[in-house]
Amino acid sequence: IADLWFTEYQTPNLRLGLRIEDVLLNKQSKYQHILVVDTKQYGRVLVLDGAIQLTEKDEFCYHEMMAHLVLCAHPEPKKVLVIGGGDGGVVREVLKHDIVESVTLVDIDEEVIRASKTFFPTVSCALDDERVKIMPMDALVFVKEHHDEFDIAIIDSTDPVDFASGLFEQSFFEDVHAALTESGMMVAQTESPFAEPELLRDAVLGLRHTFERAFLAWGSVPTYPTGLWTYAVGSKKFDPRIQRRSAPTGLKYYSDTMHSLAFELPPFVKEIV
Ligand code: AG3
Repeated sequence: IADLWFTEYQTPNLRLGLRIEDVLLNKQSKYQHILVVDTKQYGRVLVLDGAIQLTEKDEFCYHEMMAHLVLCAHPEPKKVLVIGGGDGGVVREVLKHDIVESVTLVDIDEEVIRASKTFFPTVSCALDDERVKIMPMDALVFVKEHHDEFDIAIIDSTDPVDFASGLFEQSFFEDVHAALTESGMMVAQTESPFAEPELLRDAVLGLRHTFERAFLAWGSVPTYPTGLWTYAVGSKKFDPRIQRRSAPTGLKYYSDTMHSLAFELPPFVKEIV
């Protein structure tokens, strides 16, 4: 029996190993290496440049938080911008809100969208919805060309390396701020306080300098480095810690109570930001 393992170097000193049942896709796109493996522990896994983006078993923890934290805090989220997130997981959650009229998905790599449609039907299922508009381009360029347009922006990026590093910088947050309407809100995934404390601090500081209000939320994602993950929320007008619309039914991680809990930071995280 073959004993095949996928290993992610989560930090130089920490690896996660998953036993592989099958390799479904292994290719280099114009932008990054794309790997899809089937694993015993977590089901199918999408890996970009060696970093796990989602697994079938725990993707709900991340995608529900990315979407509902801001969509439930905003009173009228009609136009939504998703940056990165070509797998479609965030879009699926966003469209659980009937009030949403359009979702614009800006991902640099069309191959990720294609891979998700082929291998992750339960994640990519909303990408063909008529409210979704897909723009395969660099988000740094896209946000410079749009003003006063979106109620919500969700930054579902890869780790801040290579073409994604600009998505963690203050100048980008400033462009997102300008692309949002006067009551706009944004959320960005900001990595782990154990693995990347400096990065987390810089991102939150950048957001505080840019947005009228900025807060950090946290949650658990078992397959991301250290399992403890953070979400930085910037808002022009409304306090995002207050839930203004209740959670869609049938969720598995986010709930009305989890909303306020997420913004209650453990002391060691408070110290970082
Ligand atoms: N985007 C954030 C993934 C970060 C994980 N980092 C890592 N494994 N080193 C996920 C995209 C899913 N829609």
